[in-house]
Amino acid sequence: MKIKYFLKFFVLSLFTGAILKCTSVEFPLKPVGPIPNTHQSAWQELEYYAFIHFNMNTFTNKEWGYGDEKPNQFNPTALDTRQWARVAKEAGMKGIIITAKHHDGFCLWPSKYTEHSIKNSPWRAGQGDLIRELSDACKEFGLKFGVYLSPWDRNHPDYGKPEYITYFRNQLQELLTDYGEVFEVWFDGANGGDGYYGGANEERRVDKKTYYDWPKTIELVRSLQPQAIIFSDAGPDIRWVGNEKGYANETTWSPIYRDSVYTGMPDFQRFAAGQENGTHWVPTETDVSIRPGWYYHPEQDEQVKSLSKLVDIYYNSVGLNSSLLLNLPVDTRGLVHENEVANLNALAAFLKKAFNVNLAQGQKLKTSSKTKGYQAESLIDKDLKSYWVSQSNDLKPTIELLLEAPVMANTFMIQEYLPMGQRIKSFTLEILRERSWVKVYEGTTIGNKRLVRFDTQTINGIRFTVNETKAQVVLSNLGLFKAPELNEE
Ligand code: FUL
Repeated sequence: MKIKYFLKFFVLSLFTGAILKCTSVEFPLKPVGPIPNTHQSAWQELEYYAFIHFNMNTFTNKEWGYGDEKPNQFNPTALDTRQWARVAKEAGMKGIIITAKHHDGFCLWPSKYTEHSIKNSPWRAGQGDLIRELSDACKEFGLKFGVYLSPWDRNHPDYGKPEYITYFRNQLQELLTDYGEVFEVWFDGANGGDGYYGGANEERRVDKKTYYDWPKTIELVRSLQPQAIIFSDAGPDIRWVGNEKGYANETTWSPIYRDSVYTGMPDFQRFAAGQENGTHWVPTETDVSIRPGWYYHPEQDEQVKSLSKLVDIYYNSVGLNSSLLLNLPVDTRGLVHENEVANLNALAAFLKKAFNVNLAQGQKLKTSSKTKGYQAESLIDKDLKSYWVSQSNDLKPTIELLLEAPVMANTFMIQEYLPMGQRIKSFTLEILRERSWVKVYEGTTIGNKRLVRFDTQTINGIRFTVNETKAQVVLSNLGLFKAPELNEE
């Protein structure tokens, strides 16, 4: 009797188990690995914002000043931060990060801790505050405002000694207290070397691991601007992409083993791809200048990156799980040069035309598994917070978009739902041409956003297949677009 009951129970539980397996996700769905915090999530949505390199180097026509420049050399003739903000806004950028102090130590605000600043320059008869003007302009144009403060200071007599760290933090305190909300604080990894150093004219090397005592500086930033994202080679919030060309890695994991990296480490490029099983969420930011130099040089007026180059950079940064920090070298007048404005506007028009109409919207989606509570339609509902989840036993999840009528297309977009962690390791993209599926791309990671370009053609559908994933696939958004042909522009 007992055995009979046991057998009945056993068979029944196998049966219900099988049913559950077909319809369930692991519930509750748990994140895999590290995930973004609220501030990182907000930053992730910005995607495209401006760097402005404008400082003493603009007037000495250099990339790196030695630190012996004189404040009276800083003298823009028509400086207008509202023009910068208008240009950035019209370009579709979400914010501006300014070089408040570069390696030469000259300050764009009247710091009370040094004489090496605009307060001793002829600009606005020494009464100006460029950081204030820019933060006001950003507010007016609805842009976020961020600061670059060089940890290396080739002007300061105490650079290399503990006193300099106090000076550096005092400056940070000024910048993060007096100018309203700051969305990003940018710490450059370049530091230590020869310089003026208050007249010493010598080489000063620092121990990059210990000299700056970064944890304490990070604490200071957190206490003054808790929402600010801190950039450095090694995070803590976002990291360097590993090159200054504008290209993220084909494989880009947002997680890294953060405790094993430090700002200014020599072999940083090794970490460009991130680490699949990294311990902390530290996504990349792609910084690149629209000209060869970071600073304005009149001889580079004809070398502003072309529309097709800028588009390529956009696809290879924003479209490779990164953000694009595009540098505009403001000129000696104190304006974004006309040649930049023209190409930025061309890029904005291109992006608008490319991404305005999602051809997947309102079309049928077929997924390899159905999971109760997670509709495939979430992928095309424009809501980044809704998502589709594959079943745990669906080892190669696929999504097919079957179009009611054929369309001309050339761009595919897919986004993971990041609060559940970065999961996808590799994927394949196929297009349906009449009745046959043709492979157009094989890729690796996805993360925040993956953009895939293929030759413009008439297609009847697309099939996205995940070949390898760390766990159930959790996707928030998918798109199919027809970007303008670049030779048409
Ligand atoms: C580098 C600096 O040395 C360059 O001058 C520039 O500021 C770039 C964004 O970062 O490390």
